[in-house]
Amino acid sequence: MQFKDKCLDLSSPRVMGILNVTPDSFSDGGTFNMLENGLAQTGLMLSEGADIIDIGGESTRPGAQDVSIQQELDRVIPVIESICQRFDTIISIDTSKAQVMTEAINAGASLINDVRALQENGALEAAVAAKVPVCLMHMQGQPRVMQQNPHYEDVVKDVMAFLQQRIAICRKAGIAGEQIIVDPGFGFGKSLEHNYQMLANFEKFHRLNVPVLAGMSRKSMLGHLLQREIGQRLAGNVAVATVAAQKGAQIIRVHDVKETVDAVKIINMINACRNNNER
Ligand code: 8Y4
Repeated sequence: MQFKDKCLDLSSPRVMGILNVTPDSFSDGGTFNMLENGLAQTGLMLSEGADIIDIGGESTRPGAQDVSIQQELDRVIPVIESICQRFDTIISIDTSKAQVMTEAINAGASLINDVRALQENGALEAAVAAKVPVCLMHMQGQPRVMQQNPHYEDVVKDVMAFLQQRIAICRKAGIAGEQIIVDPGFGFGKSLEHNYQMLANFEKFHRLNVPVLAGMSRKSMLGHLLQREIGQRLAGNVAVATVAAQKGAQIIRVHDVKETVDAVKIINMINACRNNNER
């Protein structure tokens, strides 16, 4: 897949490292610490083998509050600019806002990761104009209330139908099929069972004929099943990332890059040996 001037081979799973630039975790709420921390985090994730850095300035955790366009721009643009100056990597902008997409791409991002699948005002047009790959994610409801009462006829079929429809709309609007990635949206308006039904049937999403991204890192599908706090979910993170990789996920979005890269190496070795034996 082509990302501006960089090409990324998706024939084996790639690891997307998560960089949060929401200021809640910074004591002074200032931008200096956020920038320094962002650069350090990025350098670490790249040294651990991340292929893509996903930068988001809106918290989409259940219950999170809305942020303004200006707030989001202030958070992500300086970080994108300084990462581009210092590192040679693919930057993904995690946003649903058209203006943030456009300015992030101008600042050096080369993938749009939209949990609202380009359904917000102007987002589709901004993505068409940006001429970069887009990740279309499924979500039921809005972040603040999405976990209150998720309901599906058949979660895999329903999510597939939504993604199919968004692919068609994006292609009609002028986004090339080769520029589209889809994502079932683990944790976004799904019960524990819904999430594991999607993981159990993950290979079915390949019927959409575009690369598939899986994001389960540290989410409550691990916390609730394993009864573990965020910092104690590493084994769970690696277990679900390994299953997704085994089921052919082209991109895995994670906080724990080093451990996920190890798991992907094992999957790659297994796949190489299976192919050798078939000949
Ligand atoms: C702890 C830490 C608990 C983080 C929950 C979370 C996805 C995504 C998010 C995803 C794609 C998150 C931006 C939610 N999840 N983008 N973004 N796919 N494409 N929650 O699954 O990480 S944010």
